[in-house]
Amino acid sequence: MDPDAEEQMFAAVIAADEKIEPRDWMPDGYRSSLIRQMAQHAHSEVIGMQPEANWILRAPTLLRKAILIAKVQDEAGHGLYLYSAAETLGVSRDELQRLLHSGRQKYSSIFNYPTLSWADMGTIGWLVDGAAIVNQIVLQRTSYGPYSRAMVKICKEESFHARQGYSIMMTLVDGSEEQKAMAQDAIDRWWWPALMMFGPHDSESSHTEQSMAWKIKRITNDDLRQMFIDQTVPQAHYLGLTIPDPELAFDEETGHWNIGEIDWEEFWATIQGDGPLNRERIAHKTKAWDDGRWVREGASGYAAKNRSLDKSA
Ligand code: BYC
Repeated sequence: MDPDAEEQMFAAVIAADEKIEPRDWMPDGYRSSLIRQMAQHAHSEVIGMQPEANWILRAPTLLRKAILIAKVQDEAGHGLYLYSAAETLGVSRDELQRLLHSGRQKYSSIFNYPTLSWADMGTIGWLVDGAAIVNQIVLQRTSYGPYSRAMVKICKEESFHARQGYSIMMTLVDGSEEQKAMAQDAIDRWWWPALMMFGPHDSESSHTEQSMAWKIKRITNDDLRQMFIDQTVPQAHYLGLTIPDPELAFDEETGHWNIGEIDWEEFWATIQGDGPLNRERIAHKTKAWDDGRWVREGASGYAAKNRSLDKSA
């Protein structure tokens, strides 16, 4: 097919709301933008295991421990689907690890905050997975087939994650004064970072306009953030918790909750590597990658041996 026809075919598939598949022609910018976003998404799932793994050995009951282990394992699985989906764009998983470890690719800002109490397991499930679901439900309609299909399974698991988080919060707010205070302290620390997960204001977002045109993103950062706020404020009120924002107010005319200004300096510092735990997160991830080298080498050696046995049979 001549280049003009290929470009027209791509534009027609996007306009018709159909999916671009790995072997289809796509603009270089579309490919690189997808690799960037999908890699960042995969890295977030994997780095996101660290703050929660911190509490597995200290879970208050055996049941809570089993649930938390299952959740953390799910996050590893999400990372694997997303790395596999990114590989369909012609980049290797090893290369993506190198880009993450060297700071050339990002992961979600939220995972640079410490998990200081058991209530943080509740707020991560409720707010962090809750924010991720709002973003990811929409990504099920993203224009790249493998990314969109990975999102379907991920969203199902994230719903369970959000519920287990809310269940922890319900238990805490029904408990002693200390437990209620622990729940309030957790929302005080996690509310604003959760809102930052949706990225900068649309006016400051370098990728939104093009990503919306290519239907990689379907809803803008600010609109997704507003959806999350509107769904979450009533949930906080139901728990009897106070959202740490004196400017929070319901606007009768628009039907939306208005918030105060996000601390954008904190956001930019965190995504540029200067958040509370950026260095620790990457050091831990790099060590796990280095420690696992013998497993990867063993597995690929075994696969190579089987391939040569197949050929000689
Ligand atoms: N953190 O132009 P913009 C989970 C960067 S994990 C860090 O708006 P875009 C879970 C952005 O990359 C699921 N960086 O970008 C796991 C860009 O920098 P570069 C997490 C951020 O891509 C374990 C620059 O800022 N979800 O659920 O159009 C336990 C300008 O931004 C952030 C995803 O990863 C941030 N928050 O939109 C529990 C969702 N925000 O790349 C739960 C997938 C912005 O030019 N990603 N940046 O150097 C997305 O939907 C989009 O990439 C974003 C940003 C909405 C995040």
